[in-house]
Amino acid sequence: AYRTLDPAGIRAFLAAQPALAARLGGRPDEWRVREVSDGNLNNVFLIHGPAGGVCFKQSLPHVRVDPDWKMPLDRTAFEAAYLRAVRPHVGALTTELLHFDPDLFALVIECLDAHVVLRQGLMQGGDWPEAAAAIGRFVARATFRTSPLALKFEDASTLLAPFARNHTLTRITVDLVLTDPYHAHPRNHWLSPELDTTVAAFRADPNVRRRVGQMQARFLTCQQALLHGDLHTGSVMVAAHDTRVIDGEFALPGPIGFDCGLFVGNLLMHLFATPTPQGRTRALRDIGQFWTHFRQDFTTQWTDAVARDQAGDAYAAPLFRDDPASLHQVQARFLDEVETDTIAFAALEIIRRITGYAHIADFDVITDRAARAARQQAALHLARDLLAEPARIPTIAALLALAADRAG
Ligand code: SR1
Ligand code: MG
Repeated sequence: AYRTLDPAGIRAFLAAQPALAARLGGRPDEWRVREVSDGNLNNVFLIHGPAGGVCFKQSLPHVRVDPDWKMPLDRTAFEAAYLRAVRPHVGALTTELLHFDPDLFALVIECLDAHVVLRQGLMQGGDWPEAAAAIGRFVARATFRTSPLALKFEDASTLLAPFARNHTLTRITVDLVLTDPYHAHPRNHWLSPELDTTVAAFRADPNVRRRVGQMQARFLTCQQALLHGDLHTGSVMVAAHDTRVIDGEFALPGPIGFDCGLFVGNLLMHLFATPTPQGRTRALRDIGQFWTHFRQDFTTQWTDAVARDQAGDAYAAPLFRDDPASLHQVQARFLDEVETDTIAFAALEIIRRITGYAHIADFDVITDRAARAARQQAALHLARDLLAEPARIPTIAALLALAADRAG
């Protein structure tokens, strides 16, 4: 029964759902339907009636920006499942799922009229001082609460198993993020020939190759928690005092540092792309805020769970409840490992967004070709160093110092 809905089809679809029609108010012919598709994969529409609005998102049988690239439809089903899994733990740090239609692969979520996409807002010079801390809390809660640190292993396994079958979008990540940029592949491209030698150099570097391979293995074998899976700055919507993570269609079980690394990697690219000193100061502040709040919130939840005897089977409460010093040590070691992963995945995200298939607007809007190439070059050099010399940059604090120095 699948068909791609046009505005008239969306109107009829919503009119047939009493709760959604009531949310919009008025008559269907009064509703305004506006396409706002922006990402690479799906159709997205905003619908407004006299009483309010909703957001309608539908899978296409192909990549939206490349109709020749055929693709199964199930990604919105994973997005709906992700929202159901994490919303109880993160509340209004994500959106409310209002409806999912498994035949049309269409989901309806609340409409965020007062918000803008964080990437677009940052590119326009905006500042959301609370957003990075909120994303830190989102990742801490969404991952801790879906991991065996918080769940009995049977419950963790039951929760994570369906997401391990998110094969289509995980394949995209394995190829586009973790593999293609490190060898010649027709999907790779970059705008400036000045980058050719930089790309050739990191591809030829055995230290880079070994580290990329290690991170491929971490991504595929380290199932610590349920991940968002595509947490770039285009997957975040912000208003003055409200931050929401959207677009959980890439959700999968994996290493927590992957979600952290994608967010940090995108802020690092903004750091190199932004033309103003204020923009650079904010980008560095946001990376620090994200990491501090992620780490604090994750630790607090873990400590509380152990104290309340509600911890999971990993680092089980009966062993650690009466030994806070050991609990503190194992927490620090666990999060140090997430920090190491975060730095490496941030580097992989930078490299793929400059030399792979899917680029980001932050760099693309720089019209002066030489300036753009110089900034991309600086970001690529940083990413290369993060991968090849992890002992030199072992912490987010060290990363911030180096990035501040390199970005000027
Ligand atoms: C074909 S999809 C390309 C990219 O867009 C998505 O947002 C993911 O980041 C993916 O890697
Ligand atoms: Mg997306």
